[in-house]
Amino acid sequence: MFINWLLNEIHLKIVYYGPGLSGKTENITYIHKHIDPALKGDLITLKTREDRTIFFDFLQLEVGQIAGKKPKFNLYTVPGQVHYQLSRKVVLNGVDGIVFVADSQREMMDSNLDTLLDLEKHLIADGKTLEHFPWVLQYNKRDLPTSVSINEMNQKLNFFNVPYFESVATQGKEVFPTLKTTIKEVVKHVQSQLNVNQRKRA
Ligand SMILES: Nc1nc2c(ncn2[C@@H]2O[C@H](COP(=O)(O)OP(=O)(O)OP(=O)(O)O)[C@@H](O)[C@H]2O)c(=O)[nH]1
Ligand SMILES: [Mg+2]
Repeated sequence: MFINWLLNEIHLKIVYYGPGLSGKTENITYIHKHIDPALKGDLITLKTREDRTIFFDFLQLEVGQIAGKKPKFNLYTVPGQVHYQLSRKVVLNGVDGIVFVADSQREMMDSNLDTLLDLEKHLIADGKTLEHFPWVLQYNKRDLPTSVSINEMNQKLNFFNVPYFESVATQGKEVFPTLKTTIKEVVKHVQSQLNVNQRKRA
């Protein structure tokens, strides 16, 4: 979180995290295409010729109010490919909320779990934990024939009982509900932090 007192703005960072090709870029591309133009900035994507994210994608949204300030939600994706570990660490810096985009295909279950553990490792290094942090799970690619049941996905990945969504990002299915719930969770968390800080100052 970053507060610009001069402009009365509060900047919040939401990161789409998950294994390679799970659909992170697809999510924010869909949001950029379908959200009210008055609420959004430009979409910045940094990709290889094969459409893989190299460093991050970025989209800024401006919605609602928090404690009389205008919140700007900065959406980022990380590159999922294993060798971009350092980029993921940099993108996670100062994160306020996470959408973990899991790939529902059976053959991706190990990568989903490895990537979630990799995320937990980065958060811990930054003094945070998945247990006490606003995040949601998005089970993507529900349209594919080898997708595993929601029950099994929850058993394997949802050990903290966070909100989860059954999505098909290429069709936009559950893309906005995922984002809205994440924003709600982030705002709840930030408001409680602001209240604690106010009490400390009083
Ligand atoms: N069938 C299907 N394909 C999808 C879905 N979501 C994404 N894809 C496809 O999966 C491929 C990878 O999607 P991306 O959004 O680029 O994946 P990513 O997670 O950003 O990948 P990295 O940047 O390499 O980490 C693309 O060809 C998408 O069109 C989905 O719900 N169903
Ligand atoms: Mg990507």
